[in-house]
Amino acid sequence: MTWKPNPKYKFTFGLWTVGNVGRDPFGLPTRPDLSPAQICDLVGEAGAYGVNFHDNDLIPIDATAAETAEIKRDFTAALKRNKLKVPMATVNLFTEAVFKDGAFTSHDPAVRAYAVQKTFRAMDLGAEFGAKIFVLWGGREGAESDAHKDPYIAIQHTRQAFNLLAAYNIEKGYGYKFALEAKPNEPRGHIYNAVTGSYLAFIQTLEHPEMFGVNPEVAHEHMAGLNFVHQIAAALDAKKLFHIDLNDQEFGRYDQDFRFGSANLKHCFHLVKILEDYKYNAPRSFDCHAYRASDFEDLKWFASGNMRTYEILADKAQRWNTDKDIQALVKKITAGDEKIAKLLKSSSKASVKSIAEASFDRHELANKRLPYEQLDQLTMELLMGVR
Ligand code: GLO
Ligand code: NI
Ligand code: NI
Ligand code: NI
Repeated sequence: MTWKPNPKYKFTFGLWTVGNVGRDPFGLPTRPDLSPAQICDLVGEAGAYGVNFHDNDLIPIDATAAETAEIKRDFTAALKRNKLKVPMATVNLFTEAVFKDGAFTSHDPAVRAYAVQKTFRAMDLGAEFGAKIFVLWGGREGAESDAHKDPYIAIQHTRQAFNLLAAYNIEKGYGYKFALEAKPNEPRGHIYNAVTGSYLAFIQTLEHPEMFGVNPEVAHEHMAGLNFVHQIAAALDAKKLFHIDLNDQEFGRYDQDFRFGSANLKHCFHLVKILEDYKYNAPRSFDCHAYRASDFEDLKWFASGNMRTYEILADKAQRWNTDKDIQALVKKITAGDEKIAKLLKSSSKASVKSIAEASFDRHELANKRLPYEQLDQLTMELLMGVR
């Protein structure tokens, strides 16, 4: 495939995404293991901007010092020959048995401290490769039954851990921005901070709120039946969209992590549109994996496919913004009395008074045409490629 993505989009892949071997709770791997260097060659060939990793995607948890040095050497060489960056690093706080009942929210203070220490070391590792974004996904931070753990205390434990990570970030001068990733469930029956909005509120209670933002994932919000684009609007408005996990997902299912745009093309279109309209500038990271039946050759389609779909939808978004018929409709639909709009923008005494005393004819206001069938059909026709 000769097509190459535009570097301005900063497309990245986690080592665990392209490297996924097709294991699931019911089945064994269907693809051979790829080394970090082989993954770099694959996504580098596809034209990606960079790769991300959990500490143990790169360095196995029991690696010796000599093994660690060798892996780092090979990985550094692979990054270089593929001109790949490492914009984001993260920590695995879910695989090991020690985290069976949570990491930052374990009952055991020693487990909580071990989780914080493991994250410190993952931050060291990410910093070695230039990462400036650190994602925190609390996969095991939850419970199957609220008899097991007090969720109020779990919130406090989470806060303690995040405050320690911020202090370490300052002490080491790493300059990381932490991006918090919400998920409603899986692998736990219930996961705390189930949706992006929960984290947006929680951040304000931390010692260093400026250091924390969010890393929303399409699949996670769709599992909860939520509109992902609205979550993104909230994160953008709060200036907290530090990173994003792009993929796709049927609503209400387990975390399917499909190739971007493969399930809900229309939602993905509106997602790309909001990111581009509001000039999102952090990496566009694909947190998904190829179908379990796919082989190595097909993985290349998976890698390019994510990026191609994003770019095609970015082009459609651009066309939508310049399509004369669509824009004429948008103009009519959004038009209104400018003086009243101005009043609403201010909460001054004068505004409050004018609004309190104004007279409105609700019947006349209700008469305004909203040709939404027409606008949506034009949007669909643009998406289907006939406009
Ligand atoms: C799992 C999550 C996971 C995180 C990753 C980064 O559902 O999406 O892949 O994104 O651990 O921290
Ligand atoms: Ni996920
Ligand atoms: Ni997912
Ligand atoms: Ni994710």
